[in-house]
Amino acid sequence: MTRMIIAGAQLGPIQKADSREAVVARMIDLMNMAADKGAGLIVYPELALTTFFPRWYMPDWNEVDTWFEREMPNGATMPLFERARELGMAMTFGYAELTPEGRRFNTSILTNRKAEIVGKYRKVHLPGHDEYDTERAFQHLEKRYFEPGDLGFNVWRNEGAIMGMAICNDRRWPETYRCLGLQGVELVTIGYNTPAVNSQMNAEGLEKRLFHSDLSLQSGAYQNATYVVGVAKAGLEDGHPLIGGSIIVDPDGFVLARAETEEDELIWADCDFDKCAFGKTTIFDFARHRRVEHYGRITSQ
Ligand code: ING
Repeated sequence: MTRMIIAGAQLGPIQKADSREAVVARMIDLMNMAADKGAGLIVYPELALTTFFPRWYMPDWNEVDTWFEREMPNGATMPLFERARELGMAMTFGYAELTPEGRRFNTSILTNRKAEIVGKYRKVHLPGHDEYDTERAFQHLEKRYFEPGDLGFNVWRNEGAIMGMAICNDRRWPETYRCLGLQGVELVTIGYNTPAVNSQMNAEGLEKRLFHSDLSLQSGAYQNATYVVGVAKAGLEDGHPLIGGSIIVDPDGFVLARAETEEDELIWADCDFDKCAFGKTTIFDFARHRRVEHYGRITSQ
């Protein structure tokens, strides 16, 4: 029987001028709060170390690369890894990865309770566009600054549970969860930075954005009998609003905890991974019920 208190560490806004060191200090404050709740794992947002820089067009690639990490851990994040090891807490967080070969990914890592990196994921579904778009109120240049992830969707047995990662836009695609579900996933962690307004200026309100975020996370959890933890970077970043709405969802799709603010805020829930078994052996017993001979269109188009 594996039970773990899981914490979601929503981050409030990170301004362009904020240093990584200042952000890491905020992340450690949240980690200390999570330790007080007895958490065994803490989940941080996508691109947790910096502002959501894909909203800015930067013609100078040297400037772009100031938003990327060349190694992990590194000088700025080592205090976070050291605190996690002291507390015996596993973690996931997202960051912009620049590889030694010069490739750029929107990346997330998973550690064990000794702060050793046991898994890495690179965001597959990149929203937005790759050239400056004069029609937009603000840019969303993930397709410019990142390559689609090249590691696929994987799971790791970590601290007694089968864990997988996704990032932000991935949560909107059912393929993400099914690829993990087919590997027996019991916990999917998903950090996100979601603009509160549509850059293409159609009146898509905050309520609709929050509804679609919940819908995506809850359906992924239910349809694959897994816990899902969605954690936002929220609030106003240099005048650009991001939604909050961090939630912890159980394998039946019910929300166990929800953030109420758009600031640094901890949510947590006591997760019993044995609760995944019922769905996986009855309604979502994939081996018994799926008919793959009819699904070819999903992988061929
Ligand atoms: N952000 C957004 C997300 O998928 C988006 C992009 C917003 C797509 C709203 C569709 C609707 O949550 C990132 N970073 O993927």
